[in-house]
Amino acid sequence: MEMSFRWYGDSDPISLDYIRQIPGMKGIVSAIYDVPVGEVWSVEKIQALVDKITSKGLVLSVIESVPVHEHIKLGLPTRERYIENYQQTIRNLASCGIKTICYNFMPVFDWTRSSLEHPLPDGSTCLSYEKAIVEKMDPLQGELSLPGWDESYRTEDLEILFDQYRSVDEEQLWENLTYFIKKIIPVAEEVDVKMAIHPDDPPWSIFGLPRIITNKENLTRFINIVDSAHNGLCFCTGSLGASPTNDLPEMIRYFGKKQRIHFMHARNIKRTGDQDFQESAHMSAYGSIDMYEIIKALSDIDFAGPIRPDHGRMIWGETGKPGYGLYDRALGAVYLGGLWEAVRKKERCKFQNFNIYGGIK
Ligand code: DNO
Repeated sequence: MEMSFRWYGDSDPISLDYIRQIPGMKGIVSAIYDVPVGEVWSVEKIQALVDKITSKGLVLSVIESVPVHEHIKLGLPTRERYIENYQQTIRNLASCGIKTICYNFMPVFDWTRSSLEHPLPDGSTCLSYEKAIVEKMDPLQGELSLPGWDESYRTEDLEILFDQYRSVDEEQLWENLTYFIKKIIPVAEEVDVKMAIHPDDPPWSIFGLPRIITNKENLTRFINIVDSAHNGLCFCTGSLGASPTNDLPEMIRYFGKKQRIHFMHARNIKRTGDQDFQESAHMSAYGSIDMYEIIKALSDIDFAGPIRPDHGRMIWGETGKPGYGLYDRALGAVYLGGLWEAVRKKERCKFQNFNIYGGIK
């Protein structure tokens, strides 16, 4: 497993100089942020990003994300141009040495929370989701300018989008996703880039919009759209873990054995009710997800890909991009690295015992 950290480019208050000082840190997860959604990312821009990261002794290991234009998700005739652009961006990224691309297929909104500064008893703050609050929010009343999103819409644009999505139910969204995947995976295969879809966050429908990348059954349906190792997953423990019915270690073993986990997001959340949760410190004791079991499952599949600590709390008075401060994510990275070292050494011990005594002790 390769430890990595998300970096939002030059405008990120956390510098690469700081990130490289986190013990065990190897990779950077980033993107080009100044190209409009749907347009081609030029080789020049990508290469400049690669060079900047390499000059700090780090590696640009994952692109998160190349956003998918809404016309593709809606299945509009104009999708053809955006799909061609997407294919070209994949080729351009590959030509600069990028091996993994993360993306999502959530209509309109990416990750959604009801609070970005939920106070915790220890004085820190976290992102939280309360069903009752979200159900009362009306995206069309301009109440949804959550700064956590990678993209924000004007109310007029939202009205048009909501109108267009009226005819897109889950099955239609599957059809639109299938069309897109069948067009991009052959290109990914050709240039040897692994595509990693991010699960829907939270993994259920919000504001009446369909969401389909939510559980084992749907992830299985997804990987079978094109049965190729290049058509894989970004396994996000926090997103999938918001549903108590998702057995995360079992899912990691299942999809990992099929060589479909290309990227890991390790985030802990504490489920506080039916479709209510708070994001917690990464350590198992603080959330509903047993991080030891996650790392153990990753060890069982010999996971060699990139992993990043996902969303951190705001601690020690830090302010910044919600979920993406330095301190708590750095603690998370070191904790995950510690679990990995312990699990791997234990495995090696077993293996040595096997060799020495002719059987597992
Ligand atoms: C949230 C992130 C997501 C993720 C996209 C991937 O913090 O995990 O915004 O980057 O969904 O496309």
